[in-house]
Amino acid sequence: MRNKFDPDVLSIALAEPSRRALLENLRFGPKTVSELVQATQLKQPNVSNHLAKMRLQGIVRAERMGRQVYYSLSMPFADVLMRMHEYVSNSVANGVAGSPPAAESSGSHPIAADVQAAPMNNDHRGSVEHSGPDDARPPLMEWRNTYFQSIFGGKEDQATHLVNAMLSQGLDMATIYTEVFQWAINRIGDLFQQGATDEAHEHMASAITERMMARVAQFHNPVTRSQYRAVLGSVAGNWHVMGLRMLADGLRALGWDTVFLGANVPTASFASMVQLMRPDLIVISCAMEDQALELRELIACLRAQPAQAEKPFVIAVGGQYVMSHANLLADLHADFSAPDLPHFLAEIRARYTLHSKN
Ligand code: B12
Repeated sequence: MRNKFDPDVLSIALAEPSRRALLENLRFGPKTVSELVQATQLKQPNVSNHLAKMRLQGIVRAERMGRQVYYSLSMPFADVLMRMHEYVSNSVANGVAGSPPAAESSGSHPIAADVQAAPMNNDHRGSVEHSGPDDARPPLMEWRNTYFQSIFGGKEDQATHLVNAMLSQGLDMATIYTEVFQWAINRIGDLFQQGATDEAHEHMASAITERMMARVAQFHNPVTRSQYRAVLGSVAGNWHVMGLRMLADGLRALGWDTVFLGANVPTASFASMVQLMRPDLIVISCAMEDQALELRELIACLRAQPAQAEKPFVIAVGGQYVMSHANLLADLHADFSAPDLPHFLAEIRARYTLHSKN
C-alpha cells in the first residue's frame, strides 16, 4: 500500500492537467461534452472518461436537458478540490487508488459514514426533478435526521458538510428542499407546537436553512433560458418566506426570470412591481388566517392592474393558509395552487413550454 500522503497519488487527482482544465471550465457554468472538448482541445473520449470518473467521485454532476447532457460542478470549487483530496486519501488508505471510498459503519464523522453508505445516483434526469417517495434512497431518512440535528443544534458547518454530501450524491434540488429541508423545518415547528422548543431555535434553524438553500441553488444554474418571468412575494404581514424561496429557486433552475420580493410585501408596492415587471406568473404565499384579508385585497388589486389586460398573467397562491382551506382558490379568483415545490413544478411544466432558448 502506498503512503497516504504519497505526492504521486495526489498528483493524479489534484494535478492531472486534463481534469483540472475540465474543472476550470465548469467553474463558469454547466457545459456539454462537445463544449468542453472545444474549450479544452482534449479528445472527446478523454473528456467523457474524465467526466465519468469525476461524476462517480461526486465532483461533477450530469443533467439531461432534451438531447443534451450538461455537466456542472457539484459544489464550490474549493470544496471540489478538498473532496478530491479526501477521496484520494480514502482510496489510498483502502489500498486502491481511484476507487470509491469504502462504507464505514462507525467512525468519528457520522455524516461521512452516511455519504459513503449511499448508492450513487446514476439516473439523474434533471436539476429540479423530484425523486418521489418510490425511489427515495435509504440514506434520505438519515440525511434528513442529521440535517434536523444540525439546524436544531445550530451546527451550520455540519449542515454545510451534509449539503455538500447530498449534492455530490446527485440529489436534486426538489428532493433536498422538500424531503430534507422542509421536513426538518416542519419538525421543528411541531416541537414548537408541543412546547418542546422556542422561537430562538425556530429562527436559528430557518436562518441556517435559508443559507443552505442558497448553497444548493448556486449549483442549479439554468442550462437554458425560458422566455417566462415570475414575480414572487409573501402577502403583507407574512414573514414566512422559505417556501416561496424554494419555488423561486425551482423556477430559476428551469430557466425562468424570477423577481423575488421576499416577506411581508405591502399590497400597493406588490402591485406596482407587477405593473413594472410584466410577469407571466405571480406567486403569492400566505401562511396565516390573519393575512386572509390582505391576500384577497392583493389579488383584487392585481386583477385591476392595466398589466393584466395588456399581458395577462396567471396568479398562483399557496402556503399554510391556502392549503388548509379547501375551495379557497375559486373564491379568491386565483388560477392555481400546489401543496409543495414538486407539485408546483409539475404544474409549471404542464402549463408552460420550457427551455426555449433566447
Ligand atoms: C419556520 C416557521 C416560522 C419562521 C419563518 C422563517 C422564515 N424565514 O420563513 C418564523 C419563526 C419567522 C415564524 C413566525 C411565525 N409563525 Co411560523 N411557522 C414556521 C413553520 C415551523 C415552518 C414554515 C416553513 O417555513 N416551512 C418550510 C417551508 C418550505 O414550507 P411551506 O412554508 O409550507 O412552503 C411550501 C408549501 O406550503 C408551498 N407553498 C408555499 N407558498 C406557496 C405559494 C404558492 C403559490 C404555491 C403554489 C405553493 C406554496 O410550497 C412550499 C415549498 O414546498 C410553520 C409550521 C408548518 N408546519 O408549516 C409555522 C407556522 C406557519 N407559523 C405559525 C405562526 C402562528 C407563527 C407566528 C405568529 C408565531 C410563531 N410561531 O413564531 C409568527 C408569525 C410571523 C408572521 N407574521 O408571518 C403557524 C401559522 C398558523 C396559522 N395557519 O394561522 C404555523 C402553521 C405553526 C403552527 N402550527 O401554529 N414561523
